[in-house]
Amino acid sequence: MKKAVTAIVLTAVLLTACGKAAPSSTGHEGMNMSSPEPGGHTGHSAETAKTDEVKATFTLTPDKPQSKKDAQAGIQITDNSNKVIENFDLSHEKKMHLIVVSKDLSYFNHIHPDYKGNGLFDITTQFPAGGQYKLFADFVPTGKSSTTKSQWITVQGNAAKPVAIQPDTNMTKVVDGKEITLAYDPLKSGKETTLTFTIKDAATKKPMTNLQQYLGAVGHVVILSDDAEQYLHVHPMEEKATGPDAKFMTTFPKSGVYKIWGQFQHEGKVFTVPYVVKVP
Ligand SMILES: [Cu+2]
Repeated sequence: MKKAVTAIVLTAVLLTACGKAAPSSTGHEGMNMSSPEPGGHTGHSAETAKTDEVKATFTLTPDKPQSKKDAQAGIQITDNSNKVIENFDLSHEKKMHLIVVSKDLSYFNHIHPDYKGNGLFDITTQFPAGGQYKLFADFVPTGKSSTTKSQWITVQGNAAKPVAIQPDTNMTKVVDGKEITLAYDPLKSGKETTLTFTIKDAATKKPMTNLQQYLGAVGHVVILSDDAEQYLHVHPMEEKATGPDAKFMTTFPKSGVYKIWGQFQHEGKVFTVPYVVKVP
């Protein structure tokens, strides 16, 4: 326990050092609680909020959701004295981004809860199989810095066979008729990295130059450590780019294995391409 707290504090310090800290709070009471999540946004001001200023309480209905059935998630945002936080800035066109991943990171979903007022966000979604999932709510309370809060949940139903998270050896992938290649300079923990996605038509191999804006930018990238403890939210260097290259900046806070999801839009459809990298 003491070790875990030290790790969280250390992460916060590391992220603060590069100007990307998000506030975190602690809580271990089970469901209906807030939980710690150091995270970062490269595209926002470097202002650092005080720890414990913002709390997110996740409530599921039903409280034991079933796989492949509708489940409603409520996310109540308050300050640490349970006073409702009412105002949120739009960030990438939304007041909240919610990332849902399975424990093995094989399942990824990026959705946008509705804001109901009084600090309450709400979304109905489904989980593909039984097992553990982690929800990450990413939002900006007005006057505060970008904040990420997370919660592990358990979904009832037949579990999928876990998929091992292995670093990719081939950085070119084909998704929905697009051929996407991810390139970067040698990765190093704590050092700013540029991730370049190059997108071609998989059939013709022609570089694509007509990517559409997705959430107000050329694309959206989410990065998680393999244990889902480190959440890095990354944004493009050139927001208005249309391809074939989409460049993003991030800093991997420590060495380890990370999964990267790039999301882009073409002809009205969003496609998601996952990669696994090892940061020495
Ligand atoms: Cu989003």
